[in-house]
Amino acid sequence: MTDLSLAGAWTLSQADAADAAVPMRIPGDIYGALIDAKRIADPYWGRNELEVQWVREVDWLIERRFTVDAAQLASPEAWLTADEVDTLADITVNGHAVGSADNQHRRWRWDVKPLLVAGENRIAIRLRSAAKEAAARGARLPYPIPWSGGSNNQLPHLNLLRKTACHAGWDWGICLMVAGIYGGIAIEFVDRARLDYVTTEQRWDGASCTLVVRVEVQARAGGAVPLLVELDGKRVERSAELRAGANTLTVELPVGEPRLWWPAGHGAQPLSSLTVRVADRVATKRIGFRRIELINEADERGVSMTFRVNGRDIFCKGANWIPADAMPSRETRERIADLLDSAVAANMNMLRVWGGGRFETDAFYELCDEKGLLLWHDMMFACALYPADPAFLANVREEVLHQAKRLRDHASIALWCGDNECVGALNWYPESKANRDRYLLNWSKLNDTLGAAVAEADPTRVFWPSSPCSGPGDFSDAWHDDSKGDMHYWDVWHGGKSMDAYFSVRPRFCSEFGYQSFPSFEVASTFCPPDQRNITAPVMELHQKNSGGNGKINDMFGRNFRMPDGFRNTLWLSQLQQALIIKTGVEYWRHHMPICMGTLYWQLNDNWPVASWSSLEFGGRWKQLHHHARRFYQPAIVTAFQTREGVVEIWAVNDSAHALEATVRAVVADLDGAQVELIELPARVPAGRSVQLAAYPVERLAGARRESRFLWMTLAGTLGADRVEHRNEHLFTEHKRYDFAEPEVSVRIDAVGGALTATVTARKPAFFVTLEPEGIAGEFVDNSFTVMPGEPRRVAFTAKGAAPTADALRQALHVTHLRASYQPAQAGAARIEAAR
Ligand code: BMA
Repeated sequence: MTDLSLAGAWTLSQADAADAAVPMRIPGDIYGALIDAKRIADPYWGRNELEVQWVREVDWLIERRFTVDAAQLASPEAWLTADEVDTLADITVNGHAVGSADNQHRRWRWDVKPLLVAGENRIAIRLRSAAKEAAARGARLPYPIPWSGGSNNQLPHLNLLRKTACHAGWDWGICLMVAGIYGGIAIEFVDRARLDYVTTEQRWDGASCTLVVRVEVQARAGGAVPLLVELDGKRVERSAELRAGANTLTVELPVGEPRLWWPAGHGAQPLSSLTVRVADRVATKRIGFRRIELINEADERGVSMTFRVNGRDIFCKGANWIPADAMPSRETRERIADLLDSAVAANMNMLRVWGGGRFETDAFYELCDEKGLLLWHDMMFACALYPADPAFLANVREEVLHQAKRLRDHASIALWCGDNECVGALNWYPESKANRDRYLLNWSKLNDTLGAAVAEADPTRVFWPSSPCSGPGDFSDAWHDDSKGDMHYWDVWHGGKSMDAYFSVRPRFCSEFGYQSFPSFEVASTFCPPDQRNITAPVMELHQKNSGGNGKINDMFGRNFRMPDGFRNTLWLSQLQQALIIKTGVEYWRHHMPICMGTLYWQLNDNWPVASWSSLEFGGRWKQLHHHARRFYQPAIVTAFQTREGVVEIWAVNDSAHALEATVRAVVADLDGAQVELIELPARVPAGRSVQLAAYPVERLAGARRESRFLWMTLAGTLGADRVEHRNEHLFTEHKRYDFAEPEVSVRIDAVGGALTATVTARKPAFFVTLEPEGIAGEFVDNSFTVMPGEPRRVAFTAKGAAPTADALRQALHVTHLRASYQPAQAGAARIEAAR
C-alpha cells in the first residue's frame, strides 16, 4: 500500500493565543510561514532581526486534516514517520497524544493505528519553544556545560538540545530560532513488512566489485515474501523468509569491473540505479563505485593526511559548507544546485559539511554525488562542550545510527568526523580550563558514542574524532601543530597576523582558514537602506556578527592598500583583500604538495546577507574570492612567493593525474607595463607534484625600488590531452606603496551568435578589473583579473535565466579596479563601449 504523505498545506498559529491561523507549507519553518503571511517583517532587511525575536519565546501549533480511506484503515499497521522535526514537538492525532520528538537529526516513528478513523482525521503538532527549553535544561544542570557564546549563539544552552547550533546565531549567522519539519512526514501503512533501511557495501577484489545489499525489514509475522534487487537492469529475484520483528536480508550482486566514480576534475561520476523491493515496499538509490581511503602514514614530517580515491592520491580543494539559508523553507534544490555548481566551476573537489549546521536534505547529497564533490562530514556538534549523561548519549546514538544508514551509500561522503572544534573548546571556557578532566571525560564519552555508532552503521568509512584533530587519541594543538592531522589555521583572521603568516606552517590538510569581506554593493542593497550605507551604520554593524570584524578588515586595509574611497569601494576592496589573502595561503600550501594534501577555506556560502568569510554571496553571486579560487584551484598553476629573507621563488604546481608540459613566461614589468626582463622557464611537472622553477633575490628582479616593478607570469602548455593556461601576478611589496598609473580601461560587450563576451583592454597595467553586471543574474567566466597593455582579455558572460541583450548588459555593467577604488573620480573606472 502506498504511504499517505502529509506534506503540503498545514496551518500555523500560536499555541496559547487567539490569533488567527496562517497557512504553512510542510516541509517548512515557522519564520518562513509568518513572513509569507505578513505577520512579521523580512528578518534579513535592515535591523528586523531584532524585531522578530519574540517568535522563539512562544509555542507554535501546526495542524492539518487528512483523509484515510477504507483500504488504508484496514491495513494492520499505520506508522506516522517524520524526518527532521525541529525540534521539540508533541504530536496528537484526533486529539489523542501520539508521542514527542526532541532531536532534529533523528527519524521519528509512532504507531498511529489505534487513533485513525475512516474519513477525515486531524493531526496537530505543538512545537515547543526551544529557547525556553534550553534555558530550563540549563537551570537544571548539576554543573555548568559551557555553550558557544561570544560571537556565536545569542541565547544560552543550545548545546543541551539536538538542534542546528547556528539557529541561535553564529559569527556569520542571524539569530533565527526556526522550528518546523524539514524532511518528509507521512503515514506508512504496512501490510506485511516495513522497509527501514537499504544499505550497500562494495567488496573489491582488484578491479572487480561485489555489491552487498542489506535490507532492514520489520515484519508483522513470519513467512516468505518476494524480494527483488535490481542494479542497472540486472535483477535478482527470490523469496525471502522473514521472521516476526527485525530482519536483515542480504543479497550479493557481482558487478564485474564497474566504471569508477571519481572526484570532480579526476574523471567521471557514473552512478548506477539500485532498486530494492520487499513485499509491496520499494526503495531506490544511486550508487557510485569507488574505493576511498584516508592514508595516515608516519613520515619524516609527522603523519600524512591524504585521501586516496581508486588508488590515486587526491589533493582536496574546496571550502566549508554551512546551511544555505537561515530559514530551511527557503532552501530549494535549485539554489543548492547553483551553489554546488559554483563550487565545481571553481575547480573544487571537496566540501566540508560543518558541525554547527545540519544533516542536509537528500538533494544536497544527490547533487554532490552527481558533481563529484567529496564531503568531509562533521557530526552536528560545534564550538561547545556537551553533556554526556546516559539520556543525551542514547539520543545522540539514535541520530548517528539513522544518519549514517541514511547517507552511507552516497559516493560523495569521504569521512565522518565527530565534531567541529570541540577539543579546542576545552581550552576556551573558564569552567573547562579549571576542571579539564571533567569536560575531557565528557567529550571522550560523547566521541566514543559517535565512533561506536559509526562503526555499527557505516563501517565502510573512517571516523575522524574532531576537526581539527592531530589524530585519534592525540590532543596536541591542531591550530598550530602542522605535522599531522587536519588543521584550522586562524592566525591571519582571528590572530590578526599578516598574510605571510601562512608561510610559517605547512599543514598536512588545512580544513579551515578564512578571511572576511563585506557583501558586495548589490547584495548590501538588498538589506541596507541608502541612509545606512556606511560600514559603521547600525544596519551594517548588525550584519557583521564577528565582534571586531570590521576593525580587522580596516586594519588589514591599512597594512596593504590605500584606503578605499567611499562605501562602495570599501565593500569592493574588502572582497579583493579577502581574495588575495586566501590565494596567498592556498598557493603556498598547494606548492607543499604532497606534504599538504588539502585546503578547505572557511567558508563557501552564506545563510543570509552578511559580512563573512564566504566566497559566494547570499543569493549565489561570486565574490572576487570565488573567481580567484577558480584560478588558484586550477589543476596546473604558476605561483611566486617572496620569503621574509627577500627571495622570490617561482613554482609550478600540478595536482592532476597527468604530467604538465608547459612554459612559464615571467615578465618583469614596470608600472607602464613595459617589459624590463623576460624570463622563460620550462615547467615539466609530474602528476601530483610541484616543482621550483626559479629563485631570485628580489633586488635582481625589482631593482632598487620594489614598488617600481612587478612580475607578470603566464603558464601555457598541456596537461595530458588538455591545453592549460594560468596567469598570475606577484608584487614585490605592499600594493599601497605602488603609484599605479591610470590604466585607462575600456570594456566592449559583443554578442556573437548569441554568446555575450566582454573584451577588456588597458593602456597601462590594470589590477583586479571587476565587471559587475548589476541586476542581471549570471557570471563572467573570469573576473577580478589583471589586464596588461597589449593583452586584451575576452571573457564570456553566462546568464542565469534569460540572457540579457548586449546593450542591457553594457548598461548594467559596473567596472572597477584597484586604482579606481582609491582614486575613482580622476578618470572613471572604465570606458564602456557600445555593443557592436
Ligand atoms: C571556524 C568555524 C566557525 C566560525 C569560523 C569563523 O572555526 O568552525 O565556528 O564561523 O571559525 O570564526
